[in-house]
Amino acid sequence: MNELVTLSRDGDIAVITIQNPPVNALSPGVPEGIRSSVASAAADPAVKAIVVIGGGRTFIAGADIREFGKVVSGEKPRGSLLPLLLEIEDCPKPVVMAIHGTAFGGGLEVAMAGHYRVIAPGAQVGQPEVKLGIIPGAAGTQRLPRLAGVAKALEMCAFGEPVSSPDAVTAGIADRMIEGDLLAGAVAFAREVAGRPTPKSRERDEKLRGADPAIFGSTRQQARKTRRGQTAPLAAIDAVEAATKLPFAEGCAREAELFNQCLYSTQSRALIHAFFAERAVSKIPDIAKETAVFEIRRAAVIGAGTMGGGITMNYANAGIPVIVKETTQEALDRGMATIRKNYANTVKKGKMSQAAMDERMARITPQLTYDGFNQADIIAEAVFENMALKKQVFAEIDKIAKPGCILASNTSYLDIDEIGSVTSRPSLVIGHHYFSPANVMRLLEIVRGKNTGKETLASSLELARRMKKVGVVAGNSRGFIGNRMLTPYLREAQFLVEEGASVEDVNGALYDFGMAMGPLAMGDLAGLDVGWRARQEFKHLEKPGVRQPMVADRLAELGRLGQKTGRGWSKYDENRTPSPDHETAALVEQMAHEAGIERRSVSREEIVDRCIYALVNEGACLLGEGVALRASDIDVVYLNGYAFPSWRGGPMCYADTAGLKNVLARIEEFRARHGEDLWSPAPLLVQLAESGGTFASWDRTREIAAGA
Ligand code: 3H9
Repeated sequence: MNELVTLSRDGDIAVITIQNPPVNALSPGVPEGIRSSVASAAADPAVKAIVVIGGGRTFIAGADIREFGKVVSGEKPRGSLLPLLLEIEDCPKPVVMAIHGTAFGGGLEVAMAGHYRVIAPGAQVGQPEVKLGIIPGAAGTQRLPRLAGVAKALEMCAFGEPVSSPDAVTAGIADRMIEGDLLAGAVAFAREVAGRPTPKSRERDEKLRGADPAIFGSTRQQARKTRRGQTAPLAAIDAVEAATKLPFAEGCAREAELFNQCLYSTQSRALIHAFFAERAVSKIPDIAKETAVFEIRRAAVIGAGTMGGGITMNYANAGIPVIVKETTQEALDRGMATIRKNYANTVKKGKMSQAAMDERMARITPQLTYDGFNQADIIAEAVFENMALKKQVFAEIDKIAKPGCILASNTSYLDIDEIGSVTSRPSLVIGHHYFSPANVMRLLEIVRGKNTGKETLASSLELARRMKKVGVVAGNSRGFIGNRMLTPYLREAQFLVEEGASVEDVNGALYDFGMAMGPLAMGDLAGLDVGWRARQEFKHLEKPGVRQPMVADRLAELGRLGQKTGRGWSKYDENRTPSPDHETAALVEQMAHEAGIERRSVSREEIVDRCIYALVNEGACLLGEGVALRASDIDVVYLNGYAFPSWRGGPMCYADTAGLKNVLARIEEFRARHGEDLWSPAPLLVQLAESGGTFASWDRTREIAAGA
């Protein structure tokens, strides 16, 4: 007992309550509190059985993840939970674990050490450790297969997805679902089992015996495919396999060995960084928690194209009725047909009921006029990426929108202040930059102009949360965070091809690095006309005499737009499977020759370094300029909007791992070879590299908060 864990009595049942908000993590003091409470209850002759429950919104969400950093840095030894779990299991009185909210990681491991588990209907259980680059480290891989069987344990430990309470009961992880008051139900259950034997999950082996040995190979294959590059899922499979081959204690020893290997890996450092990075993004230093947010009850979207349609779905999914406007009936019909098809596919995959689809479709009103726009609390514009057009649309909607209505532009590059300047309400103008497909991708870049009001920003963050997106605030710079960094990344990919690498070399090297696809494949997917149009918009800003990539624009001008036309950087068949395009290769060679570019062989290492360090250097520039608040915000943008490999933590985390001195040295090499205009190192990178700092340690949010 201590202030984190309390012991009380309900007649002859002891109730142990964990009180460590917000998620009852197993922080220092919690395991100790559970241990002494169990010991006291066991020794109390008036107690017949024990209930363990979480105070507040959840059972135990796992080990305290912050502690892992201290262990790895040597600040703290790693304490083992195992002895406590054995003590619980050896308690002579029945211990009933009462689960609500989430029993994740160490939380489920504690629960499985109890003799019985009851569960609330909306609760979830899971071993999500692999998402942090580790595996269960307190016998989870040994007890779970004994309770739920090998197949279920593999699914949960190797892929980390949570299991709902009905499934937990079916799988044998929980014994009973309790409707209504969980504590009262758990106490009643404890009375029922008082005096009965105390079944120990570590002694059960009936579910281990029937396991098909082939399942380990097939799960490894699946993990290699769906968790490409990650080591923890494979370690988790090894640990579960050990449960089927070794006695419990030896299995635990094998699990501990694998856990430690994972904990000290760069992958777990990166994934833990990503976990906290995602939770930091919504904390904006000059926006107080209590900042008022506008209630968004109705929305309107302008444009039913690829982006407009996806944005409309986001509102409908968030329960917000939405009007979608197009300029022609044909475009409107096409847009609505796509929305309907997207929902129907989700229903077909069993991920949504027909009733839910009908409800969402009913929230969408397609039309050609501005009728009803004066009722909207937010109007989202998703027209072509052209400043003149955007200004025309904003001037129009400003006249129709009611006072207090937010005007959001889905621009991906343009100046949000200039767009807002044609309205009478610049404080209500903001950028909401979605990523394609907008209804699928989790990222929403929220672009804060110099006049954007704090309430408008806070409301946008709240809207992102309602849409189940991760909203990252970016300053108003061309391309904001994501696309601004993408420009030099794509530039280097093209330069490498001009210098002698093949399209396949460039795509392959970045794919092997862990990107979902190579940069040129990404261009082909998005359509080479998209980049071409953006470059036309900014052509006047190009510095004379500075080398510019040539080939993508020429391909676009030849009508070779990528996947949608069957040809681009690569050739595509009817299933959109790529193959090398010899005409592109010849075109590259000819253009390089005309431009006097010397062709040479290019190593994979150079491909990765030039593309990724171009991203990093631009990230450091925009961080220094204040376009991003924190390096970790940049990482969240790249992890969620550009499929950067999660186990590398994002480009800035990757650079920290490589060492900023090494990154700078490589950039200096590129500067020497390719010139100052292309490879001038970011001042912040130089400053941090010279002072031995890291991007992670550089924090200007405190400074901003102080001045707010
Ligand atoms: C483990 O258990 C290993 C074991 O095998 C034992 C080995 C020995 N620790 O997400 P939210 C913070 S590994 C520390 O916004 P939600 C979070 O940072 C662990 N802090 O809320 C945030 O702080 P802040 C296995 C944690 O309702 C606040 O709590 N477990 C932890 O959207 C609220 O979080 C997991 O991987 C933690 N474990 O979602 C579970 N969890 O307010 C990880 C949360 O300062 N956690 N925080 O920004 C989650 O999945 C979600 O947080 C959860 C709640 C679903 C629980």
